[in-house]
Amino acid sequence: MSDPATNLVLYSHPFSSYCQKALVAFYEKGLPFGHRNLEQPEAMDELKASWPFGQFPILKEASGRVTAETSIIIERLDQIAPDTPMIPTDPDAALQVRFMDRVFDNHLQSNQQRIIYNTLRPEADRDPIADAEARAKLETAYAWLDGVMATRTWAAGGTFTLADCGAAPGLLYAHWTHAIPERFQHLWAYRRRLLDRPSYARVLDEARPYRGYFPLGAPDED
Ligand SMILES: N[C@@H](CCC(=O)N[C@@H](CS)C(=O)NCC(=O)O)C(=O)O
Repeated sequence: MSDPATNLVLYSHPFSSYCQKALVAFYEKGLPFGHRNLEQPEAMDELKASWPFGQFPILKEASGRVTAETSIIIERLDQIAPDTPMIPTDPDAALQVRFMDRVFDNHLQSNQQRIIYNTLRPEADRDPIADAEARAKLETAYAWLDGVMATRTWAAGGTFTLADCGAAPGLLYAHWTHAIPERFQHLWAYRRRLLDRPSYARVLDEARPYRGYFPLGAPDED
């Protein structure tokens, strides 16, 4: 690849949790890329022309190839820059990474997003039962993750992987949305390690100017 910076363009917004997940992988790999910031309305139009669901991020390559779904984007980055793999080559280790990635997407981020999307509705259309259910599921996720992280440095063991890319923004915003109880010390320590990881610390700093966007009001702390 002659000029990866122009060959790879990420359509994303710095404050979006799934975009942050992809950005962590770029920074872990030290992979140059172009950034199409979705603050610009025409960037969102371009994204929707390629991915009508309108979810972000997406990755566009100079060849015209478009990749959506963050976990798949990160798998694609592993194909392009395999030296710093986000998914191990060992099949069993890879399965564990993909499993933990699903846990963070489906049981943490999805429930956190449900609470936020419910908050964004007009007050009369909000669903308190859905809100309570999502909060209960977050409590289950916190307890389960605290047990898992009792013996691990990173989500799938001793190496930083795809699963940690999603866990970093997932745990940041989950705590902002529904506080992680203090008794979950292993989960707290893991969240701290993620915040201190240089790739995520950079993502977090880039997102700071947009904190006012957090619908529940962003706390002063990370
Ligand atoms: N499964 C998707 C989820 C992406 C996602 O939910 N992105 C949010 C931003 S963090 C979004 O697009 N929200 C607007 C929408 O769902 O219409 C992925 O992994 O990329």
